Amino acid sequence: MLNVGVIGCGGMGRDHIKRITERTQGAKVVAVADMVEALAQKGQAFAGESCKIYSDGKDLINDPNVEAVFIVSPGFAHKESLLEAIKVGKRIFCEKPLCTTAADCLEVIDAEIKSGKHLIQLGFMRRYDKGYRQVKAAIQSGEYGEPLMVHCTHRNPVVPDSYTTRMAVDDTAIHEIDVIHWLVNDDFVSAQVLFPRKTKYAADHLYDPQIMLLRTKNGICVDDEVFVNCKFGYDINCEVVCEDGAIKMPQPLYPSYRKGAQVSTTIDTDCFVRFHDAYDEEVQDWVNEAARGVVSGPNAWDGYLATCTADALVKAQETGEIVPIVFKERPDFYK
Ligand code: ISE
Repeated sequence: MLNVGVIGCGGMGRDHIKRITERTQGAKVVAVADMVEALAQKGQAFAGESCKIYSDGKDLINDPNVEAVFIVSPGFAHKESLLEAIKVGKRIFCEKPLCTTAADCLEVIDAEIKSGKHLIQLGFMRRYDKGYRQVKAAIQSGEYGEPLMVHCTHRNPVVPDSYTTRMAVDDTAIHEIDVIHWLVNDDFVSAQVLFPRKTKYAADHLYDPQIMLLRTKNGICVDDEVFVNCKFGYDINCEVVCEDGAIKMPQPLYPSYRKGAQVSTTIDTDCFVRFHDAYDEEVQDWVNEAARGVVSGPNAWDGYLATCTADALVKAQETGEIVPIVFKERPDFYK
C-alpha cells in the first residue's frame, strides 16, 4: 500500500483524494495539507478520520508516514513543494503546470537529475484518455502517412470572473500543448495567437475566444480554438490530418435521442466528467509504476517543454507576433 499525502484540497485536490480513496488500487491518503483549514477538513472528510491534517505542505512532505506526495496547490506554489519532496526522495504526482516559469522548471529538473531518481509525474491526464490513445495508435500505425495539420477545439461552457486572458494559455491550452506534442512526437518551434470577435459573455478583462497557432520542427501546423464561454458544453475535439487520411478523436459515448423531428446527444459540461476515466488511469498508473520505481507518464521534462511553449503563446498574446519557442537540449536523464 502506497501512503500518499495530498497538498492542496481545492476542487482538483479533493477529486484526487476521493479517487485514491474510492477507486485507486494499492494507495491510500494518509495526510492532507491546505493553508485554508476548512478546505483541509473537507479533504480529510473524503479520506477518513485517521488522515492527518497539515497547514504547511513542508510538514506533510516530512511526515515519515507519507511515502509519496500529490501536489495540487496553485501552480506558483509547486516549486517549493517539488524541491522539498525531491530533497527527501519521495515520489511525486504534480498537477500541471510543473512550475510557472521555465527557469523554475529547470531548477526542479536539475534537482531531480541530481537525486539520480525519476520521481516526478505530471498531471497531463489527456495522455491516458482512450480517444487520444486511439488517435496516437493510428498515427503510429503509419497507415495514414505523416501528420500535416492538427485541428483542436477546447471549449468550456463558462469560466469564473477570476479567469484571465493569460489563463487561456496557462490553464486551458496547456492540455493541447502537451497532448499534441505527445501525439505527433514533435517539438514546437513557434507560436501565434489570434483574437476573433469577442463573445458578449466574456468578462470585460477577458479576450474570448482565442485561436492559438503552433508550428512544430517538422512543420506540422496546430490550430487550437480556446473558447471558454461557449455556453453549450465542455467540448474537446481533435483531428489529425495526415498525408494519406485524417484521424478524428472519438467523442464520449452517449445515446442519441430522437424527438420532435430532431436528433440530439449529450455533451459533457466539465473536465471531471469528460476525463473521469483518464484521471483514474493516470493515478493508477502512477501508483503501479511507483512500485517499480519508474515514471512512465508525462515527466518533468514534458512539464518544462509545456511551460516554454506556454510562455511563447503568452508573449504572442501580448505582442501579436509569431514568437519562436526555444528549449534547452534534452538531458540524457530524460531520453
Ligand atoms: C482547467 O484548469 C482544466 O484543466 C480544464 O481541463 C480546462 O478545460 C479549463 O479551461 C481549465 O481552467
